[in-house]
Amino acid sequence: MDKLFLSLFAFLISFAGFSQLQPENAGFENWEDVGLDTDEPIGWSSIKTSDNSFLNGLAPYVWDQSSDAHSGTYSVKLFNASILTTVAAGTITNGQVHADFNPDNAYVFTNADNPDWNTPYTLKPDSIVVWAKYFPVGGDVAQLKAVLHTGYAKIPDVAQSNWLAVAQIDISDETSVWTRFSAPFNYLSNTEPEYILFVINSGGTSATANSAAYIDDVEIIYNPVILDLTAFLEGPYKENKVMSAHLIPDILPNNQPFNVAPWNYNGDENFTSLPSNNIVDWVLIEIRDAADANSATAATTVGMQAGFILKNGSIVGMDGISRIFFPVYIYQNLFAIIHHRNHLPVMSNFPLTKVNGEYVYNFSTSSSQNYGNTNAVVELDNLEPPVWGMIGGDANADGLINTNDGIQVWYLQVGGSGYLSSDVNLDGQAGNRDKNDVWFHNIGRSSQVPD
Ligand SMILES: [Ca+2]
Ligand SMILES: [Ca+2]
Ligand SMILES: [Ca+2]
Repeated sequence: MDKLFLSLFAFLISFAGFSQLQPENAGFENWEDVGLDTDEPIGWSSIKTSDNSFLNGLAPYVWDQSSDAHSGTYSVKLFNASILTTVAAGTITNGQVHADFNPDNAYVFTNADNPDWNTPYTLKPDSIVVWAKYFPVGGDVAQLKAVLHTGYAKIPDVAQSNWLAVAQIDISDETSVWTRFSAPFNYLSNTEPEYILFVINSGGTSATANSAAYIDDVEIIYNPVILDLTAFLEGPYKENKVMSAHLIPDILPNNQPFNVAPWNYNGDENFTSLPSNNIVDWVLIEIRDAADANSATAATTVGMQAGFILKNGSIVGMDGISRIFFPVYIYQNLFAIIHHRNHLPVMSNFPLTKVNGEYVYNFSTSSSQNYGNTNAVVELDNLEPPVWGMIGGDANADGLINTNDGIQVWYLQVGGSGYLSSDVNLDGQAGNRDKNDVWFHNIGRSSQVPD
């Protein structure tokens, strides 16, 4: 129970870094031009601010601020209204409305040229939720549709141009108490999105006058990849599946060290006070989404995050306890890579599978757990079965262990102490033991992670 709580707690902390997690003003609490016929919930747009300034003046008023709210003070009320010989459906969008004299030709779209009419978004959520009340007339069906896309896109669009995923909630029954509706995103492609486009209406294609929908608390739901990874580093390995932790409390840097080549990872993972007495060092976790291990190249990377590797091989987040996770959707199979600043990286030889909600993988139980098998790891002891670990000695982090790791790094640092790249046994000093116990006997080894 404690662990679950901590996981969720850390989940919230880490997600705080993603500003785009939820739509702006998703609870419809904030309004502009209140009292006018052009009042709109901030962050949302109506037919009164369409791309057709002539029609904007003629368009009927088919939405309103409502004090009947699911949460907070307000919701948005959408309703269908007769205009001339047709019926306009109450509609709002986070994009822009394209208005047309013939409602059948109207749509909403992402206007990539104007930030008022687009919502940048690069995540891969699980589903969409909305709270609603609905009072349909005729056979009307209220609808919320969300589309993840690249470039320009519109809804509706038979061709689904640039659409990457779509979630659609249909509400057809009269619903007189606030009710939660949800629908999953159906992914059409594994491309990274650039925008999210919503449209919400009170009865679409065959709108009947006076259908009314009250909408509140639009929410994007994430089903993150939570990783339970275990591995050992050759340098600090002692025995019986335990590593030494000599870099704490004073040598371990407060900020993740992978913001330099070859990783060039610019995450802001850091700590102010040491969260655990079991931290061996920083590691960088990379996840890839590919059909199989052979095709899990760098082009298939879907996330990177820095964490800590503990004495017992567990890899954890910034609180020193909870799992690392990514707000991503895995389209094919999930492969995990562990990077260390002076050990060769390892990639899982098999797709990670979910056990009780977490993707569990132990790199140390067999050489075949690692892509490249015995070329990727070193046997660390003679337990039965033996423990396999990441190969130390790559002081210049070029994926090869050779004399350059000595010429370029070790010989320059030997005798020094601190957070040194040639300190491959992680005891806080660059000395002969780094050379003799680790680097020398690994010369000729190389990274097996696909480029
Ligand atoms: Ca509200
Ligand atoms: Ca090297
Ligand atoms: Ca050392």
